[in-house]
Amino acid sequence: MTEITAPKAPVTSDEFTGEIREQLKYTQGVTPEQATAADVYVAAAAAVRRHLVDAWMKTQKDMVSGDTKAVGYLSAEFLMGKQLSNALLNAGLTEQFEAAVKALGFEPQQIVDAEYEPGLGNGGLGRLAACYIDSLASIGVPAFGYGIQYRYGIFKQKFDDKGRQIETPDYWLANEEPWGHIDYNRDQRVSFGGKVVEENGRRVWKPAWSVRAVPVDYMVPGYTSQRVNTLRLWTAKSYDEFDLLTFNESEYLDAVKPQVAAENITKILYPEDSTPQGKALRLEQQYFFVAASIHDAIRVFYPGEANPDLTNFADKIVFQLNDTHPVIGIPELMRVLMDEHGYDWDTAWGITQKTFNYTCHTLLPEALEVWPADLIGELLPRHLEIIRKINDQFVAELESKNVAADQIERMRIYTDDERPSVRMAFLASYAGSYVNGVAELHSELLKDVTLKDFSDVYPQKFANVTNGVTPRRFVRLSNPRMSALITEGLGTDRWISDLSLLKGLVPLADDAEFVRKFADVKQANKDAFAVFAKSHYGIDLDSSTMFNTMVKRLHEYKRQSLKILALISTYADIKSGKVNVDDVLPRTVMFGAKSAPGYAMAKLTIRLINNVSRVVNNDPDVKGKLAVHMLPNYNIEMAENLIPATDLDEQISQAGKEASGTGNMKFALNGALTVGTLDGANVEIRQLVGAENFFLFGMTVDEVDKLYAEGYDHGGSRKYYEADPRLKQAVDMVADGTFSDGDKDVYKDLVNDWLTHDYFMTMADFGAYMDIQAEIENTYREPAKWARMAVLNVANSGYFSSDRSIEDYLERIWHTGALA
Ligand code: 26Q
Repeated sequence: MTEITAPKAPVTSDEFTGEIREQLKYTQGVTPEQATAADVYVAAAAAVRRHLVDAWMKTQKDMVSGDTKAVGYLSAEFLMGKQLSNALLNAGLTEQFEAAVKALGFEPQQIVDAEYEPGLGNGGLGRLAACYIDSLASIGVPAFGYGIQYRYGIFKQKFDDKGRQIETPDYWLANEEPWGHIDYNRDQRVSFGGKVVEENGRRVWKPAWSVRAVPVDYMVPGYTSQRVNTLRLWTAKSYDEFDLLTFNESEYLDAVKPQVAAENITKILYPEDSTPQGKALRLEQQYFFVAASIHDAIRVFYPGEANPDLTNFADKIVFQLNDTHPVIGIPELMRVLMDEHGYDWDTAWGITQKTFNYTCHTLLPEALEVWPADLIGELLPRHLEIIRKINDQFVAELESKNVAADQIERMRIYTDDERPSVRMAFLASYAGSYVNGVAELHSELLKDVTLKDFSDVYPQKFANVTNGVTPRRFVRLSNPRMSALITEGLGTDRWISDLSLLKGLVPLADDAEFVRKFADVKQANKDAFAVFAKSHYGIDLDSSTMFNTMVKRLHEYKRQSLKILALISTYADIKSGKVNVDDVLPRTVMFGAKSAPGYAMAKLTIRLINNVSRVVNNDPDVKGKLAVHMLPNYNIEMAENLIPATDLDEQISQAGKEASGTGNMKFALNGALTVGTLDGANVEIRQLVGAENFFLFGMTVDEVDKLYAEGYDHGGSRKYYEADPRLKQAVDMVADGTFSDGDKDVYKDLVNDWLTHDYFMTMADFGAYMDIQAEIENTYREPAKWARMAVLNVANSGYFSSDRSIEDYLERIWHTGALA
């Protein structure tokens, strides 16, 4: 007997059909005959929302009246993905929905496809926030996600006829968006600019302009927890009525300028996910959403109190700072406590320190946010004063601890140089209770390198919480075939809310029948992806070949160029007859990657991948052996379809550069094998799935450091190029115009970088990478062996559930738990 714990349907299929019909009639105003798929989608969304409202209200009530501390997850990005299937799963209405839409004359997939994916994030960090609020709700922890409802999400990516990335705006709100509920009655005023004056011995901020922050609420339903939390995304509206006395056209345009400017604050998601530029609008966004969120939390937890006692604020809510983007919330809470509520500095500081914790997501020094002090001073003069005072207190504290002067200089929050600036990571590290990295190796490197000075002085602040991904979206929903097999194998579906139960599959790795079924599931997923790729991208995939995938943002440190050079080398070997065509393992390589619009090297790499794809796919000599595709517009939907269909996943960043990675976890959980370096969470994946079930290659962090010390990035890479004929041939083919119709100029910046700097050591790791690929091919030729390894990857990856990550945060950092 199979135990089923999935949510029970609150209504029958007929009843749910009736509810959708009601929505069509009374909300959309269309008859079932008139209804399009888009109409049915909106109606179904509204119908399922209604089934979540009671649990939502109860959760809010229990959160305020109970004594369980809530979590406020402050994040500039929430990359949610489509909502309908997830809401249906958690409401227990999936089958009822399917029956209902069929009764209305549609296929369920048509209705799901009618939803437009919200892209309110760049990549890993934004998707992590979405997984975490899913897990918080599923565990039953009272929580708010606080962020920004951008009008334009991450750009949509296309390629032009030369293979270059073209960005087009993502106006995701062009059609009805049934999930967000705009609540004009819970608005907040957020002010900017002006000056600080002295009044009765107090510093008083006289801002120059204000923006109205209006919350748009999204329900975040837990899986089987009966809890529904809130994702509150702020949108900027203008306050000022325009001056209707002016009818002259140019004056009219002048009069609306402040309105336009105010609403610009939440207009666009910045598409850079490293090397942030110090743009004023970005700082306005950050302050806008954290100021609104902090005031909102006070309103929620001290309802109706004009003069609340905020000394227990940190017992009501703990704020997690998702990277440095919300760190301006620290001086904001200080300001609110002192200037708006009259607390003295020390009391405010005590509350603030207890309230905030900081998660760091990077190791690259250039990715740490640093704001020019003059810019902060112009936009937020009072906050700059507070930051300077925090810095003074910090420096005094370090001096009292006898920290050496040069170390204090390195640690300053407010730099005292020619153009003073504020280091947000340092502010967060000093002002908060805990600092955590996102994988074991990353947390160690934070302590030993990036934030070493801080960890030396405040060792007790440093913690690790290894990232995780939600098994609801990234296993149960995205891979229904494998999910059914897991449930059959384990005799229960409880693994969906306790992913450690996947361990029960370990013995089944030696059950030939189970392993065969597992391989059949993978094949079915590959066949399904071929259909998806045909309809979405117009490409023909041969699903009898190995599906080899590399999907993630385009970055030099992630080393898409290592993969493409290896491919070029293989292509050349087949062409030249160096390897016998019949000995080549047939492979389909798929890339997906967006580049920041201003990141020239990344864009050039995309262009190269597209042109390698063009040349290889049109070459009859390698037909059936090698195909390369750059799939456009990698997003959550593509991930959900592609990951379950992948045999081999590439996680080949230079050791010491990828903080964690989360795609790596999704692939392992879906029965792909990984080829990877000892970087980020790869280290833990390999430990858990077993070294024999992971294709490891490349230098370690120590070896990388040693090579830098030898001056590698100042000409050291050429030696590798000269020494390895395969590498030389591949680089030369890029240089000689093979992938640019003979034009030797197109890729010269890439080639030049490889041969003179190669900061991320693609050349140095090339040999090891080619060698491991040969081993991979040999393994893949034994399908039963490969499938067994894949089963063991799934069975041993339960640790990478975001439920486990959240349990770690609860225990190590938040010190709170689920509602009773
Ligand atoms: C900052 C200031 C101005 C403009 C943009 C930004 C900005 C935006 C997004 C900076 C960074 C990001 C995103 C970073 C990110 O996604 N990091 C990834 O986080 C994942 C979750 O922890 C990790 O798995 C990845 O290793 C890490 O690269």
